[in-house]
Amino acid sequence: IILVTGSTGQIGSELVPALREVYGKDRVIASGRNVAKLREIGEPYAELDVLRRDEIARVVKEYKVNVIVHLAAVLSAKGEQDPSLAWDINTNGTLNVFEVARENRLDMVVVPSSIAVYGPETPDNPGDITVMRPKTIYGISKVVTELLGEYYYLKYGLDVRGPRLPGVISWKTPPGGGTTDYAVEAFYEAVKRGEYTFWVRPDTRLPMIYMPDAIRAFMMLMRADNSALTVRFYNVQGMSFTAKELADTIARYIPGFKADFKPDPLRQRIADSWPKSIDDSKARRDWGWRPVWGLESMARDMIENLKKSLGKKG
Ligand code: VAH
Repeated sequence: IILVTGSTGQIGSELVPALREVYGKDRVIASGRNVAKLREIGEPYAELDVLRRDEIARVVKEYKVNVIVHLAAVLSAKGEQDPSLAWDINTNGTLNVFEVARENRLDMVVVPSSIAVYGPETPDNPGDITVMRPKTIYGISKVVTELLGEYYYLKYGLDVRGPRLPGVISWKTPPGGGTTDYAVEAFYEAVKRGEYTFWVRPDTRLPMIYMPDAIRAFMMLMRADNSALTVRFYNVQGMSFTAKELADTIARYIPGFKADFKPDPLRQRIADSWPKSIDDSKARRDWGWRPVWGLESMARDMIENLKKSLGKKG
């Protein structure tokens, strides 16, 4: 039985249905704080705040959970508005999940990390283990998540693993409070209004991944034999593009699309502190990772789906 925290977020709202498809509806418990949104995802679900350790323990016992997929987190830009909230949810929430998992001898905790663990001192195209001196509270909390996960693995034998994700692009549920969200918003606004003002410079290049690839990365890593794993957190990348390249690609599918660039100091600074691409060769070697979606195919699919879901004619 798999318990998913943060189920109503950008990743959760797609990972829960994907897990239910493979493992069966009743074997995947969605959880989160927003009951109205949980209802949309459908039963079985549990209202859950990751800051309440006793509540996590209760749900784990009630549903006989043996795997937790821990997605609840405050993203980078929102974290800078409220560092203490981001620290609390991202580190104490994660500690609570690890503690409940250890006490109840769970089989596995899957928790995503982020390219936000890297910082300006990180070498170009970083691999899985390298300099990590992030300058955002979100990045710091993800380094803590990784180190804590490794600690629980080494000290208690708790199987903690996770993909270290770049910006995730998707059309079903918008992300909230991230720095890479411009790569999602641009599509929504292009389809809705035919124009978008990017909050980064045109030459800002960041690694990204399309949701179907991100979901596949979770599934593949969850199923990988522990003996094949050489690290606990694996870089996975789908593509890497500049804001200008994204705008030009969108313009090919939405003629007349007008892109403006007005860098927002906070988010530009965050974007500038992250690597332009990441080296995911360990994931490829250890568990066969290979992205399917590139900029072109992703853009085509995004626009097609957004036209349908936003109720526009193709
Ligand atoms: C953010 N999308 O922008 C998240 C993230 C790749 C960075 O984890 O905050």
